[in-house]
Amino acid sequence: MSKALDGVRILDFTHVQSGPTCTQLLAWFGADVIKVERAGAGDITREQLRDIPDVDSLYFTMLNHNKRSVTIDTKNPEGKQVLEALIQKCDVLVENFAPGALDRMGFTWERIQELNPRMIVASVKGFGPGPYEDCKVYENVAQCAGGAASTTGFDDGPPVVTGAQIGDSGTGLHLALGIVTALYQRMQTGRGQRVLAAMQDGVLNLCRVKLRDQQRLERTGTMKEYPQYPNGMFGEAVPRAGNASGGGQPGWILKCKGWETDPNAYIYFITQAPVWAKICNVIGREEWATDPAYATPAARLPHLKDIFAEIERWTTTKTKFEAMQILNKYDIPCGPILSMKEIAEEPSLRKTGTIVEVDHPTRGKYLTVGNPIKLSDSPTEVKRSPLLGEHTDEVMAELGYSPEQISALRTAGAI
Ligand code: CAO
Repeated sequence: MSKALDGVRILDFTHVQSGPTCTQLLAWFGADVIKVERAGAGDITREQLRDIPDVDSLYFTMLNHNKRSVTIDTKNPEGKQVLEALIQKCDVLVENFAPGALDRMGFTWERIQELNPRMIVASVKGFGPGPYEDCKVYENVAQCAGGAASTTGFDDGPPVVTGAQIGDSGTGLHLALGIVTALYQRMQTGRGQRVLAAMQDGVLNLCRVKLRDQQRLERTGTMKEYPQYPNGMFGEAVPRAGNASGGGQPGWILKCKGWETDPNAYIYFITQAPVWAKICNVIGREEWATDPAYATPAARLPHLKDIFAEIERWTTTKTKFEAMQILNKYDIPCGPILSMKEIAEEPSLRKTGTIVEVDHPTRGKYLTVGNPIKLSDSPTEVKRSPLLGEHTDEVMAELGYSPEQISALRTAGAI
């Protein structure tokens, strides 16, 4: 079966997490992703957080599926020539070096355009143009600078970063969309273009609702769905909302049976207005359905804490899965707090290819997250990540180099 991005060739100059997330997605959609790495070392994540000595780490293998790896010293003059040949052959160059690194290598936008005017040059940077544009940035810096940390956590605690890699993987996703959009536009214009996804911008895009709240707060001085209402104080900026749900349907994380020993025996419970009467029935407080102090969403807002405490009295009598089963029968929105162990073992996620077991020649079998985006006409087959330089000879031959030339370039340290 054909793949959505069949025929698209990507020169993958990415490393660590943000860029590799993007190119891995493109590879899953069928693009030929050629990862250019430094000879002898490769992507730094190959050796970071290793669980098996001298074997590519899970950090690397889980972000670089379906790619080919070539090693080129791009600071060696002959290595630069190989890179030029690749630029002429590829459709997209994706990079997430520190600001200016590609220019210092001699590959400015102008030079790349000379070599291949159809080339799309896509970059992840920490910040867009402005005071911080020259800064190197990692995940948590982006979470802090993009508004996620100041709005995450509890009101009486410090800012908190989230485990979801919204700075790296989130920005990689944004970049991937930019790339396919630029490829689409190129069909009309015949020209390449630059695509920039700044990590601060990507995080802020995901925190859009918090900028909404900032403006609501400035206009009205309060926000009734926040736990600070009605007793706490609002300051000038959007406060941390604990586990409150962002929208108009109040929610909270509640303890379930076993919470004393299991750190994940919790459920997210939403008191959605249309099912309020059912919630009252389930928790045994039928009178709340008609009591004016509880019957409407507006009436409930001032004492949500007490309402959730009462609901929790019920949830602590059930496991999170029992509670789910009962609540779902009544269309009451809720969700179990799943541990990574539970997710890894969940059969339905294996069945859909969201969790995949992959075999690797030096590591053996490991679990990975497959493609979360499912296309009916372009199914994803998750293939193991490449060993360092595994495809150097193969790709060099495709570029037209003879075995003798390849071995001379190897002797010269260019590849
Ligand atoms: N051959 C020769 N040199 C190579 C090479 C190759 N194949 N590949 C890379 N290099 C060189 C680069 O040219 C650069 O050299 P100069 O500094 O002399 O120009 C050098 O390797 C290192 O690149 P870097 O500065 O990008 O790497 P770093 O480890 O110091 O910084 C990071 C890492 C992530 C902080 C930085 O790349 C960055 O800010 N990237 C943009 C934002 C980003 O993507 N951050 C998220 C990363 S995931 O958490």
